[in-house]
Amino acid sequence: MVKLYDFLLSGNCYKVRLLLSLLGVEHELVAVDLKSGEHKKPPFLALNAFGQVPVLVDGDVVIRDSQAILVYLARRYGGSDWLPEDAALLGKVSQWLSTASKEIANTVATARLHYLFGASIDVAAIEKQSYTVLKAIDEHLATRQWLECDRPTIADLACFPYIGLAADGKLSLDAYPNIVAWIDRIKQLPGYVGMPGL
Ligand SMILES: N[C@@H](CCC(=O)N[C@@H](CS)C(=O)NCC(=O)O)C(=O)O
Repeated sequence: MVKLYDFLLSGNCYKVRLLLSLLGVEHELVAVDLKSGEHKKPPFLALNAFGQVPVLVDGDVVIRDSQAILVYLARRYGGSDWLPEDAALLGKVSQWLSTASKEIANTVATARLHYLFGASIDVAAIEKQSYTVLKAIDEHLATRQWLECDRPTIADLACFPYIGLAADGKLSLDAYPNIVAWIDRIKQLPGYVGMPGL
């Protein structure tokens, strides 16, 4: 059975749990105790030398990094439903996987890390950068329902959690109605599951 090394409050782990649920893939969650540093000790480091969750194990296949795991699961269990075959569309979806791991991780997710887990940051700078990122995404969504392909893909699942959790980082989505409507659409998907804060 598919095994996900998981931390409940992690948006990166959540995006994987969400896709597993949307795909209806039976799986086992293995809670990793980040507070005690379990992820920095040998048994876990053998799975991911970078010492981070999520990690997915499916038989002989071990994948770290939430975006990479979404790619694997989408193709392995969803055909082309969540990840298109076409080169141009694949490129378009991939640009959002990259946006999730840099622009979103370094802004809205970092603000949340500060308020929920005490990370030391320049609050004013992160807030300003967060709103720049949110504005760009809101404008992109002004003319479309989904980030790419006119349907939900892993682009949406990769970007959605930390944006949906913006309030945890004391960021308001009030000025971004297209984002708010997009979050509502994601929450309507059959098989949707939430997490604390969503
Ligand atoms: N790029 C990775 C980032 C993973 C990541 O930042 N994981 C966090 C939890 S959300 C973690 O394990 N933090 C503990 C640490 O880095 O020590 C991904 O998308 O999975």
